[in-house]
This record gives sequence, C-alpha cells and structure tokens, in this order.
Amino acid sequence: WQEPLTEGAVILRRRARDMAGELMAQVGQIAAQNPFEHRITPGGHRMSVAMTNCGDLGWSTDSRGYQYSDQDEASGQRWPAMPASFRNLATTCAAEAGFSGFHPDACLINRYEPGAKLTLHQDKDERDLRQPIVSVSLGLPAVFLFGGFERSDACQRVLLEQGDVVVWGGSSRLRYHGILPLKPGIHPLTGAFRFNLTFRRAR
Ligand code: MD3
Ligand code: FE
Repeated sequence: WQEPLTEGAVILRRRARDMAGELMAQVGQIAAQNPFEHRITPGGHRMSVAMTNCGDLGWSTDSRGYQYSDQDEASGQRWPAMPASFRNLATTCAAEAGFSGFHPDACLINRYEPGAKLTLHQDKDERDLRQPIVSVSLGLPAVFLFGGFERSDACQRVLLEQGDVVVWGGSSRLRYHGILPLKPGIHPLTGAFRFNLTFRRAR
C-alpha cells in the first residue's frame, strides 16, 4: 500500500518483500566483486555505514570530497553492472509513485551494523535534482529521520523495514534526512545487518 509522506515522497510499504531474497543474493555477488568498505569523509571521520555500489556510476567519499565516479577509486576497478532486477524494480516503483522515465545509472548499497548511523544530510551530488531517488530497505528495521530544508528543522521519524520502498521526488528531494543508530538484532535474511539500496540518476 502507498503512504504519502510529504510532497513528492511516497512509501510503498513492503513493495519489495517477496523479492528480498533475490535482491540480497545480488548484493552478495556485487560485494564479492567490490567489498563493502567504511569510507573516510573529507572531515577525516570513518563512516559507521559500510558501502559499495553497482551501475555505471558509484558514490563514494574520501579526503577530496564526495563524488560519483565510474570506478572505485580505492581499487581502480569499475563498479559491477546493475542487475536487471534492480533496474526494473527502481523504474517500476518510481512510475508507481508518479515519476515515469526514471532510469538509474547508480545504485549505492549501504550496510548498517549495530550502532551504525547516518547523520542528517542532503543528497545533492546528482546533476538533475528533478530526478527522484528510490530506496529499498532490507534486513533489520531502522528509524529514518525526515527533516526539512534546514538542518535544524524538526524531523519526522519513520520506521523502515524489510521490503519497504520509498520514492523521494519533488520538493522532498532536498530535505535533510538520516538514520538513527541501528538497534542490534538478528534478521533471518541478513543476520546482524540492515542493507539499503538507493537508486539514483547521477548524470
Ligand atoms: C530523502 N540512505 O544513501 S534511504 C543515502 O537508509 C541515504 O541508507 C539512507 O540517505 C539509508 O543518502 C536513507 C532513504 C533516502 C534516500 C535518499 C533521499 C531518503 C532521501 C534523498 C532525498 C531525500
Ligand atoms: Fe541520503
């Protein structure tokens, strides 16, 4: 079922639940080629979230900043191809939320371990901010913080669970958002972790 969150943002609850096993199998294959890594931010902090990517472009951060690149700067390797199942899910869900013609060229895969969090931030490294972002949550649940257009604005809290898909478009695209520290647990599919896929049109 669809729940509007705010202008431009739609939660498709459990939309990907039946595909979760296949999606995680693909994540495993991608990680076998390009392992999850804890990147160091330009400010010198090690991120508690571990990341990898698939697709033509991947997002990462290092001492020089935040960027999309066609290769993993750490390994010098191209990112693994985006599986067709990933691409189709993202395009279909975007269309269901009213964003037809979404063709992602980047998929960032975040892995959360107990205590891992994402502090409030905006996603604005993509060229065309009229393109939505589609996110898919897998494994352990997490509390998502959804704020306003200033870091200090009040936040809504939304629990994101296995299979939940959210399409972030319109004016919601530039809202501050983050993830509270992951509560420890064991999930039948992902064990001690939460994974999040974010599909983006970077260029
Ligand atoms: C709202 N990831 O990778 S997904 C990120 O669960 C990121 O790993 C979180 O924020 C995660 O940048 C949240 C939901 C999400 C993704 C992108 C957004 C919400 C968003 C972009 C704009 C507004
Ligand atoms: Fe984000």
